[in-house]
This record gives sequence, structure tokens and C-alpha cells, in this order.
Amino acid sequence: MYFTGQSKKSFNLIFLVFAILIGLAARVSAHGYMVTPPIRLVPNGDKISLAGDPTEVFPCGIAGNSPGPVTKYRPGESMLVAYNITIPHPGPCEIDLSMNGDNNFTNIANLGECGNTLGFFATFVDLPYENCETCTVRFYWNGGPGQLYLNCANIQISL
Ligand SMILES: *[C@@H]1O[C@H](CO)[C@@H](O)[C@H](O)[C@H]1NC(C)=O
Ligand SMILES: *[C@@H]1O[C@H](CO)[C@@H](O)[C@H](O)[C@H]1NC(C)=O
Ligand SMILES: [Cu+2]
Repeated sequence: MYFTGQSKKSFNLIFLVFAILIGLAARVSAHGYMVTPPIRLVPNGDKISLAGDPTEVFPCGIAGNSPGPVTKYRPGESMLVAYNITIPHPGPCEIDLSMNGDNNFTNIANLGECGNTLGFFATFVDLPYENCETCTVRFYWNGGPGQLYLNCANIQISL
């Protein structure tokens, strides 16, 4: 009787530990993602955990061409870029811009080893003195094989 009760208790405890570990794994699976400008929506999924997971999908990660908010800026404006690092590790980060949809990304800022430190960070990146109707800002963090993070935000630059 005692033994049976104890076994059941141990089983429940193991089950609970398992559930917590799985829950934690799901919660901390993101490594880093751009928060501002707001990134595209990930269809049928947890936007943040998917956006913050490694990807091999070019040019914009798992969100691909999915819709999302459009943030408007003025030509030459300093754009606030914020990102959240949930699992720090090395690798250079950069901000890219395409003035024509997702078709022609060029680097507009190097953020250095932005993912080395846990937490929420913000910086300013200067936009060009040019108008564009459908342009894309990309957060690009390359931490080596299997550790590529790509997030895209839709923007518009006009007076
Ligand atoms: C940053 O990530 C942490 C850990 O996942 C989370 O608790 C926090 O809400 C995030 N902050 C933002 C601004 O996304
Ligand atoms: C891509 O951008 C570069 C640098 O701004 C420019 O020289 C080139 O003409 C562009 N290519 C296309 C296809 O728009
Ligand atoms: Cu990572």
C-alpha cells in the first residue's frame, strides 16, 4: 500500500517536472527577434517564438510574405530599432533595407555582436533620403550554422 502510494507520487512528480520542462522549453525557445519596427505576422503560430527561432527561409524567415503592419517614416528619419535577446550567443547582427519589396536588401547598419547579452535593446538607424512605397526592414543575426535569425518589417518612406 505504502509502496503503491509512493510510486504514484513519484510518477506524478516526474510528470510534473516533465510538464514544466516542456513548458519552459516552449517558452525559452526564442533566441532573439526584432520588436520595433513591428515585424510581420506569422500565420497560425505564436508570432514571437517563431520569429525568434532559427530559420533557413530567405529572405525574411518563417513569416515570408505574410501580411503585417506597415510603419511609416520620413526620408532621412532616424528609425528606432528595438530587439529582444532571450538566449544570448555571439554572431554579428545587422539591419538591412530593401527599397523594393523584399527584392534588394542592402545593409544600412551594423549592430555588432548584438546577441551577446540577454535583454531588450534599442538603437537608432538612419533611413535614406528617398521615398519608397513598399519597403522592408530586416533584422539579420547570423550566429553560425543553424543559428540564423531573420525578421522583416514592412515600412513606407514618404513625406
Ligand atoms: C523579451 O523576452 C522576454 C523573455 O522571453 C519576455 O519576458 C519579454 O516580455 C520580452 N520583451 C519584449 C519587449 O518583447
Ligand atoms: C539594388 O541596390 C543596389 C544598391 O542600392 C543598387 O545599386 C542596385 O541597382 C539595386 N538593384 C535592383 C535590382 O534594384
Ligand atoms: Cu540562438
